[in-house]
Amino acid sequence: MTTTPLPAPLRRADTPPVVYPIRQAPPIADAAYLASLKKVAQFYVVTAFLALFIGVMIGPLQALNYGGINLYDHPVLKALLKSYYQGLSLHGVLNALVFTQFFISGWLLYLPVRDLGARINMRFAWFTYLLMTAGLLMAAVPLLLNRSTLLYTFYPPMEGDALFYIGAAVMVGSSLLVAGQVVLTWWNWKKANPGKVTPLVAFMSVATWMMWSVASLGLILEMLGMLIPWSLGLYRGVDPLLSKTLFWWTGHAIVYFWVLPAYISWYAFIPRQAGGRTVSEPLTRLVFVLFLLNSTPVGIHHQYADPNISNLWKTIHMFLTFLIAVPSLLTAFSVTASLEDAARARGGRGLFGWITRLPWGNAIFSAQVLAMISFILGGAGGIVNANASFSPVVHNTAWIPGHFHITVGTATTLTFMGVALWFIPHLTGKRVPSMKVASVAVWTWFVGMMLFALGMHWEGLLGVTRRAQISATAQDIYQAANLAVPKALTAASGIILFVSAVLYFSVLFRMLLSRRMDNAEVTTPIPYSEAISPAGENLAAASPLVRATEPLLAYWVLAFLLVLLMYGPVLARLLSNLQLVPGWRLY
Ligand code: HAS
Ligand code: CU1
Repeated sequence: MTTTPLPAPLRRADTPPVVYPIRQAPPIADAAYLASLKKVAQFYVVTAFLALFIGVMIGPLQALNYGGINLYDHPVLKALLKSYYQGLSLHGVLNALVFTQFFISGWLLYLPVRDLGARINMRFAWFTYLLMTAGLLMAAVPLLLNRSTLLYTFYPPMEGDALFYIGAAVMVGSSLLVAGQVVLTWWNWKKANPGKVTPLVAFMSVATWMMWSVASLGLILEMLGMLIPWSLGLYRGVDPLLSKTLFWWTGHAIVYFWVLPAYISWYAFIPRQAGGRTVSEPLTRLVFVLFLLNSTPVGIHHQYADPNISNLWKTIHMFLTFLIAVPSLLTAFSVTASLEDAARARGGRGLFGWITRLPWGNAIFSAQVLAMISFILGGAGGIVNANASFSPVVHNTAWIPGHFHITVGTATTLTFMGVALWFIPHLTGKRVPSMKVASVAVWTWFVGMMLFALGMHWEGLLGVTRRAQISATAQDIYQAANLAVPKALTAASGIILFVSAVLYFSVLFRMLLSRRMDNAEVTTPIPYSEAISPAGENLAAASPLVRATEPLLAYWVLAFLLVLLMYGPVLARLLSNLQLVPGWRLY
């Protein structure tokens, strides 16, 4: 343990510095190995941001569409994108599927390996990166050629080229290889360190990968069992409902695959970056075990309107959905407490006055805390969606994209944007060229997304459907006077977000193209936070909660069983009543 004072910009001149000891990652002596580990993580993260860059540039077109402004049919744009639907497909796939998966693969490979001080097989790590990139390129070709304009959910019977499905399956499969490498690394560490408590960051990372392996099975079954053979002409048709059910097995839990890596930063690093401490390691471990167990068996909350799934199963999945909000609520209280701890250490006073003492001008901090604030509303909206009696009001309306832009579009994406501002310097030794510009970028992202969400939730409540080129139709319902304000808000948000993205990516690209300046191990170490209530290192002496949460393998098996129990009967009924229909190409 070493102690370092808080960095000067984080401290106000009139407050006495409070110094917390910080944990450091176990040293790695082999410089070549460490460099290669950093490089592979960097490749993942940079690929992620390249995807996000293209995806985000298409976003304003969608926002303008919901503002009643049709740019898609402009001749210049027509040359690039064949239709609104091709633009929307690229936007959804690149942002929600590619950006997230690549970023998380780099982030959650690097962090647990460093946390455990482990040595992994770098050839395998590079192979996995290359395989994932090959999958991405395979899927990208038909997408760009307008041969798989299927939106990011690719529901059959809409049909795309086999290459799209194969590429997507290779991409998802490679993420499971990262999962396998991390879980195995942890297991080897366990064997070499009997009786030790898994360090917190490694614990959270392993639990997240285990959760994703249970969650992704639905999609793998859908791809290998249905979509790929069907698109290759081996089946005479496809069952849309069975396919959709397998999709949502993965499709709900994927949202926790997107948000848990952000939670890892909120629990383990943000307290330090704010100048405070994580509240409780045992509680944090409980939160991740709850996510491992219950993220997946809830997917039918996307299918309340679908036939041939009984009300009993819809109701069971609804209650399990309410239950899965609990670990997020625990997170909300516990992360807020760690922020309060930080603010009081910086001299904050009063019931709410402490909030002003947080380092709002620091883009790394503000990006992530603004992401959290957006998630309070995004999470509340999720609980509305999950309620079977509210669902008919919001399902398939503009409300839903409103919801997911303040969850994955802000809670996840803005967190990753903030994290990148220390993580990329940590990996490369480069410096952020302008924290001021980065700060303006993250604040405008927050404002833009909040306005977008307001406009879209509002339009949804007025009956505007999602995934519709409403700007190209003269239908009265989309021209109604009461839509004027939400449409204006949505259009304005598109422009604000465009400005934000230009600012953010200008900082990011300038940083990546700059020269290496620092020995990052010294200048930008992993910002581990001290805990008010630590888990300890010795398992026998640890609290009952720490001992109860340590056997992650057992929870992993339990999570598989729970999914089989909650999906088995539903899938059996669909399988016994297969309805094969031919594919369609609507584009
Ligand atoms: Fe959702 C649809 C239900 C969370 C993403 N969701 C979607 C879709 C996406 C998505 C992409 O039940 C669209 C899919 C499609 O294309 O059809 N969602 C929920 C529920 C939660 C939830 C119950 N969603 C997420 C997350 C996402 C995400 C996370 C991405 C990352 N969602 C639904 C349902 C649908 C749905 C239905 C289907 C709708 C339909 O009809 O089609 C819960 O997990 C939410 C729990 C969260 C909370 C908030 C906790 C707050 C925290 C921040 C604390 C703040 C702090 C800051 C500390 C209870 C942790 C303090 C600041 C200071 C300054 C002091
Ligand atoms: Cu969901």
